[in-house]
Amino acid sequence: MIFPEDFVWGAATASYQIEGAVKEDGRGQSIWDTFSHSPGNVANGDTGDMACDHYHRYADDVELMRELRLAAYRFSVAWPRIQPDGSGPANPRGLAFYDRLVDRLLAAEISPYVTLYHWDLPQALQERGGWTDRDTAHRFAEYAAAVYDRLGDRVRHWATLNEPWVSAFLGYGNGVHAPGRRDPGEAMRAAHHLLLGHGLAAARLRELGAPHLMLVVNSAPVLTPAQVNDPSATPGEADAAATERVHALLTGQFLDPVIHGRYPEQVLEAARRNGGTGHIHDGDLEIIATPIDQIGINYYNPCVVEASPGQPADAAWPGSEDVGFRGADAPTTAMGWPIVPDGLSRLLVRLSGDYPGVSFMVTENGAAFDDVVENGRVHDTDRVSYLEGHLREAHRAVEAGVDLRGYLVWSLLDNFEWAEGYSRRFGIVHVDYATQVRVPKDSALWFRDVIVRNGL
Ligand code: PNW
Repeated sequence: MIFPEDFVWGAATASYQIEGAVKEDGRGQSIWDTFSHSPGNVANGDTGDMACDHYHRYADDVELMRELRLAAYRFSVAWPRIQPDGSGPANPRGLAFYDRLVDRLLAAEISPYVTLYHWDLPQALQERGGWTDRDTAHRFAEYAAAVYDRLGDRVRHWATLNEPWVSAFLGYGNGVHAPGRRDPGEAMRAAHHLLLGHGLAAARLRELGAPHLMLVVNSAPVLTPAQVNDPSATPGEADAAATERVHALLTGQFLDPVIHGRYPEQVLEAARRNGGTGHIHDGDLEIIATPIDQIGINYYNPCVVEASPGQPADAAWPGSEDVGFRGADAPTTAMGWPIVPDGLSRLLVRLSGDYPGVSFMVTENGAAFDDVVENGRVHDTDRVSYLEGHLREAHRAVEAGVDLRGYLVWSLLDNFEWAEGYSRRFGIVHVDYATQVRVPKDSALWFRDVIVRNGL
């Protein structure tokens, strides 16, 4: 199973999950500092204060990537390192860190893929409403331009937002993520302002000459329980409508505006029921639809739903009235997430049909398992089989004609897994947090061989 010649192999991380050094070189506070330091929000009271100490160990980490033969490394820039209070002049010491990182990557012949926003909003902006405030979209575009100004001579691949659905609906809807708000109307507004921020930033970066722009979304095929194991199972009308509605809320809400310049009807209906549509101004959709080159897909598991009359909307899913969210009949990872590899090919085939004219990249895929270190090795056969199963499906999507340009594993390192803290390990490299020693797991060595062979 060989992939196209220029297929890009790599790994991904995010600033707050790995960097640590939260008070260094003028970094301001982010909503994740505030959230993780408030008791009850993160498992075991974990915070990103130290994380993988990548801020100090980045050179060794790049060396590790080189040894694993990665061709691409996707990382995010911490906005509060660049603008400690979310606006105004850029902090040169914050920019200098990413400057050093990019130079190291290029020296190791690894292409940097920069994500501008992976959830660490400056706390000062949250004080003014965060993503519920329209002004945050403009601040984001200003910040994006400052980062581009420093790195744009060397970085070709630019992603605006990581998973705006999670920012809006876990951050402002069910409160599981920072800033921990629980209000469906706020979540709908946040989603629109994230999109507006994406569009304003994309237009700015394009003006400044960015060659390759992408938006990264978390997406999943939305299946009925019967469809999980039998792709040919045809749902009844009510179940089919439930799956299409949830697909619109999860994926159409973001990709329809960005690619087609319009919201799905189900999303407008959800907004009307949760505070109205007054935050969607004339002209916004034109900005949001600024052309991009690529859609990044983060895929972990399918979303399994069925019609369930009388069911109130889930807090993370305004507009999901009368829908029942179900577990899938499949083995699960340590996150409790079902393992359904062919969900990836089903998803890619659907999205490439719905959104023609852009290419695709798997910007995250991976799994948490309860790894154990034995004699300095981690025999994570469960992760190897997870990754192998999903790569087969990525290959199937390519064969089916999807313009898929690459695959990035989540994650390079075990790291701060948001509300789960350090209790969930997604890395292909094990991190001992007490000593910061890195040990490549068997999955890392296996992945290196996949890269060298350009396939399975
Ligand atoms: C993604 N959900 O997060 C993120 O991009 C990563 O930072 C994260 O570590 C990784 O996946 C694993 O969780 C998600 O509840 C977190 O639907 C939660 C959800 C989806 C994605």
